[in-house]
Amino acid sequence: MAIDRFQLADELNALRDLASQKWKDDPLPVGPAATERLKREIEENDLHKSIAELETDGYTILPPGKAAPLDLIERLKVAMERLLQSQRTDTMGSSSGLGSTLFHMLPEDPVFEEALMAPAPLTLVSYLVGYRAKLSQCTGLIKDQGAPALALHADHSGKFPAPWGKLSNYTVVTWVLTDYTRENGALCVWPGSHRFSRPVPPDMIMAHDHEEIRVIEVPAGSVIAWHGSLWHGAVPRTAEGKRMTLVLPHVRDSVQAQEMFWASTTPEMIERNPARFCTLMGLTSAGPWIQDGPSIERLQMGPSVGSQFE
Ligand SMILES: O=C(O)CCC(=O)C(=O)O
Repeated sequence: MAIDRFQLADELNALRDLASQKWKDDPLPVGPAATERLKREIEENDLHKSIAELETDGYTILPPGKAAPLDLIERLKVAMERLLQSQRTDTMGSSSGLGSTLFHMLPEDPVFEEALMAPAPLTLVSYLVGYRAKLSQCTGLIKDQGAPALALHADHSGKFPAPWGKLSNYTVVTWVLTDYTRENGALCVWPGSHRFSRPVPPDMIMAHDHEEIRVIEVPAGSVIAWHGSLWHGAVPRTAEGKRMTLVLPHVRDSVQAQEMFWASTTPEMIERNPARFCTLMGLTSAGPWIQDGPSIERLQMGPSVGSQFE
């Protein structure tokens, strides 16, 4: 049976109208206002060092407590444990190096909204992919003893033709929910590789022991963000127990998000969050229409005015 596209359009438009109302009170900054707001947010969240690291190394690590109080880390773990009992987790196959994967967790528990909206990581997202950034995934990775290495890759690979420009079009914010050590199967990165602007060569994807590779050994509660061109992967997990990670990739407004967040956003989620949440859900990007065409009224409201025609 075909999707009822008229109902789909009506429901999406109702959410987009709520988003526009939200933005009327708290407008999306553009041009010099965006620069000023970003400078202020970097200052308020004490992120000057992180911004420098994103430029030089292509990644940065916020220590425990900087992105959010540690009780949020515990609540994220509890929510993920609950989903592990009830959701399908084998879609990627355990040999992929990603471990067991939980996709599209955002609508399952408001605790994921708290992580998404945490001011310090969101400022890093604004710096890397702009104020119109959209959430692309809300994914849980769980790695047990024996989980293999994750091949070195750049997140721009397979999404954008190389050579890549200097800008990040895709950026990951990763919440470390259990201690990262080499034995625990930590993330590993090639600092500065975001400036190579090209994918990892095929003969290097398992070069986890290369002298340039740095294994990111950090305690639970750390939050790591990186540029989409950064070469990274993960070392195998040899220790007992499990590694738990929340991965929040974001894309620029012009890039299609991987998960359809607009389709699982509710009016309650919009109501309880700042205006920017609607943009992260893709509700203020250039909107689709069917036979009813674009609504002039809707175009005149909120940030979608610009994004339709810029
Ligand atoms: O945490 C990991 O194991 C790596 C995840 C990763 O490569 C990614 O999020 O792009």
